[in-house]
Amino acid sequence: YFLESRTGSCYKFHYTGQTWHQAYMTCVAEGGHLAIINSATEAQALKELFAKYPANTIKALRTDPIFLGFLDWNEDNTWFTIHGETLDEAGYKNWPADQPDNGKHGNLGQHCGGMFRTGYLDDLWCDVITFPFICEKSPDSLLL
Ligand SMILES: [Ca+2]
Ligand SMILES: [Ca+2]
Repeated sequence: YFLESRTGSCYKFHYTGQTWHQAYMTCVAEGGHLAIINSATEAQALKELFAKYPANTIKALRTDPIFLGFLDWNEDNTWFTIHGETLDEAGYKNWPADQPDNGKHGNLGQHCGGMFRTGYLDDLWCDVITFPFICEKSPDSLLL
């Protein structure tokens, strides 16, 4: 984990991919949570962190997007962070024009959140494909 001065949070990029639920548990086990974007500044910081790990450094079925800490809890395309806020309340809701698509070009049912290298959000299959992910935690945490 490193402290990002622009956001006041600490982050760790996991280049070994996991499913969303595995990633969720991995972050909790480290004393943090799957990263939640609370501002355009934080989106930029996470985009830059992702850029430090090009595709050939990532061990996952897909190398883009990454998983983040939001999901479509009721599977009705209403998105909440893992802390229970809407994306509007959290402070970042930058979907590209063609997302969320619920997996239009494959199996339907994308209910877990992620972010492309471009910084835009995507909806992803929760437990089908492994993706890299970013954990976030408070610098007040005792765990490093
Ligand atoms: Ca955050
Ligand atoms: Ca999608």
